[in-house]
Amino acid sequence: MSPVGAQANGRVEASGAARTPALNLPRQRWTFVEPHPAEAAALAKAARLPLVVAELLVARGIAQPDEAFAFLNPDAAQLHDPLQMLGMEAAADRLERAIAQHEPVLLYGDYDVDGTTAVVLLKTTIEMLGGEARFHVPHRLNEGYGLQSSVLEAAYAEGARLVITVDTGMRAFAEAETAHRLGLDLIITDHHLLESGDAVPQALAILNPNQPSCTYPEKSLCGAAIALKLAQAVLERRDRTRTREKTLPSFLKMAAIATIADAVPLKGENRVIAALGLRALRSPASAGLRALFAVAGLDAAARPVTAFDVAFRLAPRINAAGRMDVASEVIELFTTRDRVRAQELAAKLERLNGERRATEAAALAVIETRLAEDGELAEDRLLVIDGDGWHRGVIGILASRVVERTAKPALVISVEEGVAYGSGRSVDGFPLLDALESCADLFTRFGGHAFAVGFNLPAASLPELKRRLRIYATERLAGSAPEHCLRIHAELPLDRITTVLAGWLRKLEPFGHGNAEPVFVARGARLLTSPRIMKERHIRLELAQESAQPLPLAGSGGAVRAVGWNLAARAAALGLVQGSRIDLAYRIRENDHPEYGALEVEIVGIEPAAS
Ligand SMILES: [Mn+2]
Repeated sequence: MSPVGAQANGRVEASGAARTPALNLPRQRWTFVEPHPAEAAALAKAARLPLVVAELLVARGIAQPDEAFAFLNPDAAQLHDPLQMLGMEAAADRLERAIAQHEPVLLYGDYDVDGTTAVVLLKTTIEMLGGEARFHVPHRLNEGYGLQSSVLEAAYAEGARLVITVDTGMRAFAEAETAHRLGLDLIITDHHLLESGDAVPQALAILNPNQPSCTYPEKSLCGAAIALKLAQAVLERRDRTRTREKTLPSFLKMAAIATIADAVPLKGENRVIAALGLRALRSPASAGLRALFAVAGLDAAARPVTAFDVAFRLAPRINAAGRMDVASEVIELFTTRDRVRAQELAAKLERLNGERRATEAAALAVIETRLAEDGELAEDRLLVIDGDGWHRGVIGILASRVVERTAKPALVISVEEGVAYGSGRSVDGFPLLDALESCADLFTRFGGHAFAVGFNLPAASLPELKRRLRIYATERLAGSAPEHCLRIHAELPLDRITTVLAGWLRKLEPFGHGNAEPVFVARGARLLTSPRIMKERHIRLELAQESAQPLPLAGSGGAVRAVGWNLAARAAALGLVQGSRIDLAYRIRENDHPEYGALEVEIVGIEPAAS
């Protein structure tokens, strides 16, 4: 549960500055997690958990008391042995040799949070052990994603004999051949899925748990976590105790930021990395982290950093470097010991993030106006929206914003000098990569997965792309209204909300992908007063609900304060007044505001009471 302040600020950040014509908001449909009452009751009894906590655990596939204990108490002992990963022994041997012989090692990253933090982890490791590390992070606009042969050639000429890729490399077949021809040893560390056929580039070692022959238990590590495992393997060979006690906790900070930012599921080892890393971030010791916290308005001493803070405050600032400029300064930020230099670099990230937000807001205003005014476009089931010279660093974010507003899959395309660069995001039930594959002949290149794609094509082919995708999407989506699905995890009458329960729910954190913050439903709650409107868009409610068997300890008599962001229009449409009865979907919040401090609920959906 994030305190209210962080949530509200995150929303401001997420929605940008500009407000343009109101769009018709898509309908919200509530879907309920399938209940398993018998298993939940058994787990609650065996593990002495509140029933609703047991329900939430069972819904996550955790039904045994020992599994529940491990989930509720993430611990360094739950980290897997790195040597279980295919190729780890060979990779660690070669890296150790490079360090011992003072060979410069080239680390080849990616420009996002995952890639840059992965470089930081390995660079720090190599330097701690007395070796020499260089790095290259491609320029997003000039070089694009992935390994480049020219960089390998330059590195060889400058004396490197070992290259380690991080967060990239699984598709670098030609570049791996270049490395081989030059006599450069190549270690690929990457988490991206393989292309069909399971062929892998030729390399000294490939660390990727998604290789079919790799039996490493955690398949969904992010790139930085794989780099962490390599660092762990090399460091533990030197001094296992020191590594476990001193080095890993600080490395987990970086790995946790990447794990949360890269949106891998926060289960299994990822949950351990995220939980322990967030715990360690309570003391952001390095100059870079302290400077970044300061510009992001985070004070770890005042309030523990949450996964929400990482996703909405730290990650956008780190990513701004790669989106708007070059990402290499992120690596300098996280490796410098110079406090003043760190502050300069953090200030630059802050400025770039401001530019990113302004760029995004301006383009989004254009898009929203177009959706409001172009009736034909607004009717499309798959939105294809193009503009001249939109910044390519933000088209993916723009596509996400369009999906949030419309509940429709969307492609956002920037046209520059005759080339259309696109990025797309989708909704449940419409695999976007399949849609692109249906027009494969039109693209110069394309890739991605069901929910997110990227592509290029000649601008002259755009009308044909739009024509074909319109037919494709109409065939598949006709007859269903676009709607946001709200997943509801458990029923919890308002008079069951207690500080004890809130404490248990906190043990389910960190929340994020694969471990959603619980959304509860309460039925037939009564408005004690009419809704109070805040800033014309938000509401505050006083609610009461008496369940059949009130809990004597609740103390509130079932009366709770509720806040609903952007729900003023919904409340007006339902004609809510004092005495109205509603069903509400909500999350529990701990408001740390001095006047309101206490538990309250954040409403995420309202329906008229069914009974
Ligand atoms: Mn990644």
